[in-house]
Amino acid sequence: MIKRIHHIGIAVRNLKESAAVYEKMLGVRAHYAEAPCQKVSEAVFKLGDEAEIDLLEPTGPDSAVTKFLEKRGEGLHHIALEVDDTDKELKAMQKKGFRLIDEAGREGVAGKIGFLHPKSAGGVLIELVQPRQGEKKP
Ligand code: CMX
Repeated sequence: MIKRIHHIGIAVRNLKESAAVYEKMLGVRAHYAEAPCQKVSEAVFKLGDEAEIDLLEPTGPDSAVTKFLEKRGEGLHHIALEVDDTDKELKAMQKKGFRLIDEAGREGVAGKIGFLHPKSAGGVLIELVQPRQGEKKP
């Protein structure tokens, strides 16, 4: 089951500079995190109790976000949807005709994650996130 928007990921070239812009816009302080499994550094803005905006700066040339920035420039990188069971939802999405990037969920910073290909999702990369047990949302 899809529960809510967990976070929106935005690709940026300079995390500190973009975080300053978003701090001014949102009136919320960023907290900073490393996501080595995705090869990005993040500035995370919690919006109320429900969702986050995550700014993503790649940490190396082999990051998916590096390729994105080169090809498409800064902007919306992905939308993450919270689910209760990533593996189950990936299978269900495949049955519904969506192209999977991940055949099964894998461990990410936010929990168990899996991606749908943007070419089958209206040009938007979709991440499914099953938060770890007992972890406070988002
Ligand atoms: N949103 C929308 N479209 C995207 C995209 C994105 N984030 N990334 C790539 N595309 C587009 C490309 O522009 C390309 O379009 P065209 O064929 O029209 O030019 C198409 O998708 C396919 O691109 P590709 O060159 O074949 O594939 P890539 O090697 O660029 O890989 C993707 C694309 C989505 C499969 C890959 O980036 C991926 O596996 N992403 C999942 C993991 C990830 O993005 N991690 C980053 C951090 C996530 C986090 O912190 O949570």
